Amino acid sequence: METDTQKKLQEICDIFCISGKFKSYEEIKLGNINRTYKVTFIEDDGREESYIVQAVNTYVFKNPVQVMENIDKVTEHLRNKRPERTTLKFYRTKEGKTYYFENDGFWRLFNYITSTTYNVCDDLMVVYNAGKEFGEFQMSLSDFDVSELYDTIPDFHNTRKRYETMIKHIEADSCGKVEEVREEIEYLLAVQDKACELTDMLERGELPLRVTHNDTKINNVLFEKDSQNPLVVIDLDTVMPGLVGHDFGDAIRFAGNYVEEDCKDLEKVGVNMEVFRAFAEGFLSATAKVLTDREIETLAQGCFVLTCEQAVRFLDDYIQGSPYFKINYPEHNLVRTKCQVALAKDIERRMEEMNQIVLESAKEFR
Ligand code: GN1
Ligand code: MG
Repeated sequence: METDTQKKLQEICDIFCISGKFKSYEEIKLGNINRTYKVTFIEDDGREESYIVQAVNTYVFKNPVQVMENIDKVTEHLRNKRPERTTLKFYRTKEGKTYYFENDGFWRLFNYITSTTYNVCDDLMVVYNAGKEFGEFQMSLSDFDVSELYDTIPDFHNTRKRYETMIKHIEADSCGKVEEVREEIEYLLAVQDKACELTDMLERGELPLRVTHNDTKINNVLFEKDSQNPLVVIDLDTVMPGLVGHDFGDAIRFAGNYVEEDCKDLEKVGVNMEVFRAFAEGFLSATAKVLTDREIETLAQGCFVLTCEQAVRFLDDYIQGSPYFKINYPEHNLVRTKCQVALAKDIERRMEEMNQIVLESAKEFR
């Protein structure tokens, strides 16, 4: 039976000039923001070809055309820089645009890449390669002119601003949720200054702005099936000027945790130091020669910063009734917050050890 979704996807594929006969579609339930589908067509010669069709979340990305312009420039730069590598290829409409904007959505379509992704991973070679891949991604963009990029979500990793917004929403308490989250608020406020250190250092001009990925979850690296080889970094929506400590920190927040970011069993939450070391070594193997001493000193700290920032973002969303992150049940953002708070506490305990590992790896690769 032809569903409404299938009809819509067929219409979108037609707009992006996809040829062949529509075979099937499935929703890919990865990511907390956009809606993603894999669609498969049968070509005239019988071959099957798959594509990714995405509905970009326009509540989150207020100016999706600018997001696409950034992506166009970045993918073009990466293709020229590393022609031998797999890249994301965005298809164009008859009018030559990489997007289709209409009343009920902002759509784009790109090549489907056969691959494996990880949410939690204890294969240290895979983790090392993910670190290296994110490091190389950043280094490949080191000669990209920052001023060419739109700030698609202003103050995305401005931790101070994230706190200010949350505090404003706590004061308003429009959904009456503040009472039940007192403990989380208390912890996050107690560590506020420490969590905002990277933002403050940037403002004092102590850290350089680079072109960063800004969403370095390990599932944003596609790996070759049945191997440990990385293929490509995906999800380029938030490629913007940023700090290296943000990219490193967010990667550890996600991949360094023993469990997924919405785990309810807080006993299991914590940094897996072997994963931390493997990621740090991979990342620094690609970046150590270029990063300043000061930047290297911020990497471990970035893990604490990004974990607190993410806790603030989840909590802020929960307090507002979850308009931002996709949720599977009403308390989902609260569960995510608690998990991030538990992780931040563990990172605080291990900060010295983490710093040591970073310094050792940096030395090895300089
Ligand atoms: C969102 O949709 P996804 O999973 O790629 C969010 C990230 C968060 C992440 C937390 C644009 O990313 O910043 O770290 O959820 N993306 C945006 O899982 O806000
Ligand atoms: Mg993302």
